[in-house]
This record gives sequence, C-alpha cells and structure tokens, in this order.
Amino acid sequence: MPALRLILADQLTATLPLITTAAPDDVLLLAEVQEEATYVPHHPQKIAFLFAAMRHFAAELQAAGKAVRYVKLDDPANSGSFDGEVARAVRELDATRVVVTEPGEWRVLEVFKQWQTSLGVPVEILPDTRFFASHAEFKTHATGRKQLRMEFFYRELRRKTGLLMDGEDPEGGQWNYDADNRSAYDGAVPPPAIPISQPDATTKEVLALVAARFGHHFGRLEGFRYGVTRAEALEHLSHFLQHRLPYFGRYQDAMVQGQPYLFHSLISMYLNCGLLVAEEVCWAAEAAYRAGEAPLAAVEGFVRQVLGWREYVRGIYWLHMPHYATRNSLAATTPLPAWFWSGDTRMNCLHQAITETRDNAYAHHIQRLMVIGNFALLAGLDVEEVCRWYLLVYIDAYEWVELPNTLGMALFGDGGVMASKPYAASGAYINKMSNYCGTCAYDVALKEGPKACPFNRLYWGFLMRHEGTLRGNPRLAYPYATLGKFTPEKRARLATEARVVIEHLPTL
Ligand code: FAD
Ligand code: DLZ
Ligand code: SF4
Repeated sequence: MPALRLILADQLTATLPLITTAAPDDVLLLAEVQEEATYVPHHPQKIAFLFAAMRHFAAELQAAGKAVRYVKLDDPANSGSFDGEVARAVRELDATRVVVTEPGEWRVLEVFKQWQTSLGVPVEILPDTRFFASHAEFKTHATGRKQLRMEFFYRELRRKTGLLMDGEDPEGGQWNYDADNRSAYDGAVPPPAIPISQPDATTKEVLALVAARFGHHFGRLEGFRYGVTRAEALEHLSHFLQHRLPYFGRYQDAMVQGQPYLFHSLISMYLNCGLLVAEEVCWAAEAAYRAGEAPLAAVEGFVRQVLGWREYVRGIYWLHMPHYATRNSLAATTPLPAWFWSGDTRMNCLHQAITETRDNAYAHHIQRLMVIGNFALLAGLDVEEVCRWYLLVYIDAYEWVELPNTLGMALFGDGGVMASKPYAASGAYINKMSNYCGTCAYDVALKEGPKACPFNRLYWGFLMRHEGTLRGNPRLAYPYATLGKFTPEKRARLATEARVVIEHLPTL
C-alpha cells in the first residue's frame, strides 16, 4: 500500500528526505492549486516561475523512475486546494499514509496538522533539511538572550560549518568586512548583463495559463527570463560567481537608475523554491575566494547574507509565530497610496523601485529596505498592508523570509526583535547611494516646503511621533541629540511638514 508524499512548490529539492526515503511504490504528489496562487494575488512571474519549475521537477523525478502524480491548475478534477488534492489522492490511490516536509509558512503547517484527523490516515511531517540550523538550534541560541543579533548567530554558524574559517579563527582575522563594502556606484566596473533563460514548450504553456488566469494580478508577465530547472539555476549561480561576486560587497548597497540587478546574485528565487541549496551556494562562493577569483570582503559579505541573514530571519519567524504577524509596535495604520500599485509617483526613487518590481518581480535589498521600506516606515503605512504587498510582489517571497524582513527589519513593527534600530533615513542616504535624485521632481537638498524631498519632510516628524518609544535607543542617540537642539517653533514646523506629506500621500 503506497504512502502519498506531498512536494510543495518551494520544496523542489531532490535531496530532501521526503524524496530520498520514498519506497518504490510510494507516490509523489505535486499540485498546482488556485488557493496558493490567490491567498494573496501573487505576481504573475512568481506563479509562472513556480508552476514551470514544478512541472520540470516532476518530469525529472519521473525520468528517475519515481511514481509521480502531477495535478495541473486546469485539470478539471483539480479541487483548488492542498486539502482537496491530498484528500482526493489518498482516496484514489488508497494511500495508507501521508508524508510531508515541514512547510515554510505557519498557515500551511496548521493545515498539515489537521490532516491526521480529517484524512483518517497517519500523517508524518519530516524536517526541512535545506537550512544550516534547525528550529531547535535557533531556539537554543535564543534561550537566555535578552536581545538577539544576527551577527552572533552568524558567527556560531561560521564555526559550525567551517565556512571562511582558519582553524578556530575567522578567515583573514575578521568576522565582518562591512567596512570594505557598501560604496556608492562609481561606474568603475560596468554591471554585466544578466543571463536570460529561454522558455521551452513547458514554460510557454505555463506562461499562457498564467496570463489567462492571473494576468490581472499586479505585475508584468512579459519578459519572463528566470531559470526554471536546477540546471538553469546552477548556470545563473555560476554566472554570478564568475562575473558579479568579486564586486558584490563593494556595490551591495548601491542603486543605479535603469540597473535593477547591478552585482546582486539573483538567486533568492532558486534558493527559496529549492532549485539551489544554501550550503552549495556558500561553499561555491568560498571556493571562488580560495581560488583567488573573488576577494575575501566580497565573499564574506555574500556568505553573511545567505548563512547569516537568511538563517536568522527563518529562526525569528518560527520562534515568534503566530503572534509575530500581528505586531505593530509603532501603531502604523496609514493606508497604502494607490501608486504602490502603479509606480506613478513623482518621487523618482520610489518610481524606479516600484516599476522595476512590477516588471521583474524583483528589487534588490536596498531598494526594498531603504527606498520602499524606509518610506513606509517614515509615513507610518499600515504594517499589515505593507507586509501583504511585499509578500505578493516579489518572486522570492514566502512568509518565513518576507515577514521578519518587512515587519521587523523595514518597519520596526516588532519593536526591535529583528533590528536594533529602525532603518529610518532622510533623502540624503538615498542621494548618497544612488543617482535617483538628479532627475527627481523633488529637491533632496531642501528640508521643508512642497519642493523638498518627501523623505526629508517625513524624517523629523517620524522621530518626534515616536520619541517616547525610540529616544532611549542608544543607536538613535545622535539624531535625538540633534532634535533636542531644535527650537519649539522648528519642531512644530517639522511636525506640520510630516503631517502635510502624510495627508497628501496619494498626490506625491
Ligand atoms: P543578494 O543581494 O545577491 O544576496 C544573496 C542572498 O542572500 C539572497 O539571494 C538571499 O537568499 C540572501 N539574503 C540577503 N539578504 C537577506 C535577508 N535580509 N533575509 C533573507 N535572506 C537574505 N528575501 C527573500 O528571499 N524573500 C523575501 O520575501 C524578502 N523580502 C524582503 C523584504 C524586505 C522589506 C527586505 C528589506 C528584504 C527582503 N528580502 C527578502 C531580503 C533580500 O532583499 C532578498 O533576499 C534579496 O534582495 C534577493 O536578491 P538576490 O538574490 O539578488 O540577493
Ligand atoms: C506560492 C505558491 C504558489 C503560487 N502556488 C503553489 C501551488 O500551486 N502549489 C504548491 O504546492 N505551492 C504553491 N506555492 C507555494 C506555497 O504557497 C508554499 O509551499 C507555502 O508558501 C509554504 O512556504
Ligand atoms: Fe527620492 Fe527624495 Fe531623491 Fe526624489 S529627492 S529621488 S524622493 S530621495
């Protein structure tokens, strides 16, 4: 009697125990379901990417001799949900057991937990072995610490894995080479063209299906260029290692008009759906350093993102869910202006970041954090609405990684669990790190008045609104000391500036 083994769209990894321990008569189920495509209306490129990757992965499993049950979205018998498809498969296959890998999202785990009762067969939940740290390891790290910080967890993982280690010490004598990284773009190295994966017949069929069924969701489907197989994902990784990794650290925080990718790796979508695994990616970057193909600062900067930040946000998510999703420590409730869905704003930085998001289902970290996220923070945009926006617009978005980054890092909605201070910045930061301001309708040099950069107009108002909560934060000592020197008249004027901007968000 077969066991039914469910593979989710973000579990496309042949080395997962769910696949490697399957008995010959077990059936592997992959299902394209309406409910997952629409619980938030995902960007059409994300849906196309996942459906195409699922179809290719299923074909590879079949070619390797596995019994696969694949349910396409437009299969007339498709019930449209994980619940429905698993129940139907158990019935039709007479399965005596269901096996799943723990999912990436709390809401899906809740669904899985109910199956034991609703399906009438045992349900086994296997661990997701694609991460460096298990939930238990993160919990142990967190136990007894008043304040969690990515840097300490990262060092633990460096020691555990031996990545960029020289015996007991960090390679080169330092754990962190941030000081050598993070320059503005100086044009010294032209950003290499990003490889384009040509859609094959399977992907073209998916693109047509997605255009017909989800073409009305936010985002452009035309120009879809991402890889959808492991072989393609490996090609994209290799292109990054060869052409962009050497400059990754230096230009990690830079933003350039018309250059959405710069020297970023563009691998989050492959890592998060399982076509690449974090361990192989980190060791490949290390190998590039050992071979003298990339400098230590760049490689350490990259490894810190994957080994450090990615593992850390996952740890935070599972440690604090489900109440984490409801947090809103700065009581931010202003509705999202309509231009979040069109990019139609005269603020050039936001126009660039949002239209690139619409066109590519991608924006790099600093656009997400310091342009869109920073604006949402300063304007007090509704935390739940902003988190929903981030979850549906990016090709790499799953709640385990999106929520701590948005609610925690960008919006400070968790009151400091993720980040030691809010990433609030005026237009000066964006001007320093980008060339957006030169062609903006607003003037980044002005602090007040209708022509002034809205980030500047919002900045002091934000600090004043949250003075009670934030003034004691040692990392904000400098701006609060400056604020302390303002006359009452200046404070009143700046508070009005911010209020006026918030009242006129739709017209910015
Ligand atoms: P690179 O800049 O080349 O970085 C290399 C890799 O490091 C990434 O592929 C990613 O796997 C990892 N990484 C880097 N920073 C982070 C981080 N803060 N958290 C987790 N992993 C990280 N990343 C997602 O994968 N999914 C999301 O839904 C997501 N939402 C975000 C929302 C906000 C508000 C912010 C500020 C960041 C978010 N990130 C998210 C993190 C980061 O922006 C993306 O991982 C990165 O932009 C992906 O592009 P890349 O592959 O070119 O990354
Ligand atoms: C995001 C997504 C989408 C759009 N569609 C499917 C799907 O049809 N079938 C599937 O198995 N998974 C899908 N997913 C991914 C799930 O939502 C994902 O497994 C959860 O977000 C848990 O991380
Ligand atoms: Fe953005 Fe302000 Fe610069 Fe315009 S002036 S691009 S709004 S930071």
